[in-house]
This record gives sequence, C-alpha cells and structure tokens, in this order.
Amino acid sequence: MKSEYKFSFGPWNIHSGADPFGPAVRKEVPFARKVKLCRELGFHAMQFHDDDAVPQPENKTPAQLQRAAAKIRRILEGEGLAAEFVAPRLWEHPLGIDGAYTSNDPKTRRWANERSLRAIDIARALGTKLIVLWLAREGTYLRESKNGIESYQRLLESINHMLRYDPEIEIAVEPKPNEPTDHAYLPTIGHALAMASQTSDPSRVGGLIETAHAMLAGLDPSDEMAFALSMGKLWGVHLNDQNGLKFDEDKAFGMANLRGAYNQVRILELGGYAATGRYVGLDVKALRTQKDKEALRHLSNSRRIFLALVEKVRTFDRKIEAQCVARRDYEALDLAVTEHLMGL
Ligand code: GLO
Ligand code: MG
Repeated sequence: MKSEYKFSFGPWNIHSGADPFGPAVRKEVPFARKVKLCRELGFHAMQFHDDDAVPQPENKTPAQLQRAAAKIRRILEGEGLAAEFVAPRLWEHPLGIDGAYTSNDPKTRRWANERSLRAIDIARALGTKLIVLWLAREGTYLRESKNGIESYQRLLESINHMLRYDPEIEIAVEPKPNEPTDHAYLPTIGHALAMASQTSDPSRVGGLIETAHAMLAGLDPSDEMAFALSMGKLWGVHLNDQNGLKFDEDKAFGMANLRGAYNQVRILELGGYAATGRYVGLDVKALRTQKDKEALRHLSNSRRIFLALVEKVRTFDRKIEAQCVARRDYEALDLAVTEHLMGL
C-alpha cells in the first residue's frame, strides 16, 4: 500500500499498561528502543512532551538543556526520524495540580509560563517549530473555584507570551472537553480557533484534533477537522477511537467506529492534508490485556487501517456519489458507502 501520508506517535503510546486501577503489567520499553520501533513500524516522526526529551527541564541550565536535547536529536536522526512537536507537560508537576496557566496561584502561573519557554527551547533544539498545548488541567473540578473569564484571559496571555519569545514557533491547541478535569477550557476546535484569532499573531496559532476528544464533546471528529481545514488550521491530528461517551479510551483507529474513521480519512483527503506536510499522529494505547510481545499492535493496526481507508476513499465511485447527491437520495448513498466499506 502506497501513500504520501507521514505518521507519528509519542513515547507514551508504547506503555506498560498501568491505569488508575492497577499497576504496570508489561515491561517499560527504553526510549532508544521506542525510536527503533517507530522506524520499524513505518512511522516518520516522534512526538514529545518537554520532559520526555529533557527530564525536569526547569532544573537544567541552558547548556544542560541543549546537551540533553541534542542527544535525543542524534538518536532520532540515527533512525532517520524527525521530531514532530513538543508539548509542555504541566499536568504532572505538583505545582500544576489545579491547572498551570489558569491556576489561581500567581507563582504557579509564572512557573507555567517559564516552563513553556523551556519547552520551546527544547523544540528548537530537536529541530521542530511546533508546540502542542493539550490543556490537561486548565479547567475546573468545581465551577466556583475559578473565574472563567479570567481563566480565558490568562490562557490568551500565556499563548502570547510564547509567541513573543520565539517569532517562528507555531502553537497547535489540542482541545479536549473533560478528563482529567470535570470541564476543560477550550473544549472544541471552535473555542481553540476563536482564541487563536485573538492572539498577538493569529497566523501562528492553530489546532490539533484528536478523534476521542471530539467524540467526548459529543461532536463528529471529521466535522471538527473540516472546520480547522477550512481555515488552514489543522496542524496535527491524533487519530484513535472511542466507544461512546466514557473515559478517553485511545483505542486503535477505526476499531470501534469504522464509518467514523472512514469519514475522518475522507475529510483529510478532501482537505489535501498529506500535501500540507503535517503528520498523521496516532494517539493510541495498547489494551491493558496485551502481552509484552504483542503490545505494538495498536500502532501497526491503526496505521494499517488508516492506509486501507485511504484506498477506500480513493476508490469510492464518484459517479454514484454525484448521482445520489444530485437526486438527494442519501439512503442510496448510505448503502453505497456501507457496501464499499464491506467490500461488497
Ligand atoms: C490526552 C491527550 C494527550 C496529548 C499529549 C500531547 O488526552 O490526548 O495524549 O495528546 O499529551 O500533548
Ligand atoms: Mg492526544
């Protein structure tokens, strides 16, 4: 199967299976091995949290930070891989318990802003200009605990702070409506791009859309993607799957909702996504039940289904589509798509 799409994942997508209810069930895979697997599985880039690349970035001198990042870059380049983006991981630090950019504590907000600049330094040292903001704990567990208006203003200030620091970086917001918070700020791509338009340089703020996050917001992921694509703002995707409204499952792409997956691929095709040079990120998790040896199938299966769906989109009979649309016979279109997916 041939395609011009480039694929990526992050080190967190090969993991030991620990969840909130139980410990690790598989061995930790060392980073260098993950990089090798990334290439062997046919991927082109790795995604990073700042501290995946440089542990405790706020405790490093600039020289130490550069050295640590350069080491990671050499490992990547040794396998012919690129770094797609760096995301400041503010949600695991004790200071970020109640959010970072939107914390009520000014000391925490200062730390978050400073650490985000270190994330930019790391990104540049790894050779990427893309910063992803997944705003994990920027929200509330209790609505009365924050002033939402102030929170949105603080988020905007923090984004502007990053844009000012480096005039070449681009920021892609990865919206998610909940988890770990009860309600998160910037829950959809509409919110993210509305805020982008208010920043000091709207041309450098866009979005990354994750399938499961859109579904958790009760929205259709392909429509979310269409919204961003229509504005030239889809700068990344985290494809995966989700079986209804529950915790963020990060299932392998297409495995719960094949028709939904087909429509995401269709919109990426219609939007010329591959030609933009942006990556198809697969933010998928192995089922906890997988044994060590078989704990990469979520990645290889997701890539395989994505490429198979590219073929399905490309081979769908456009004449039938045009006829059904002209006649407004969407029942016929529905059957044609379903049969095509079933290989009938
Ligand atoms: C969790 C998010 C998370 C981000 C990653 C990059 O729900 O999807 O995996 O994508 O931390 O910022
Ligand atoms: Mg994600």
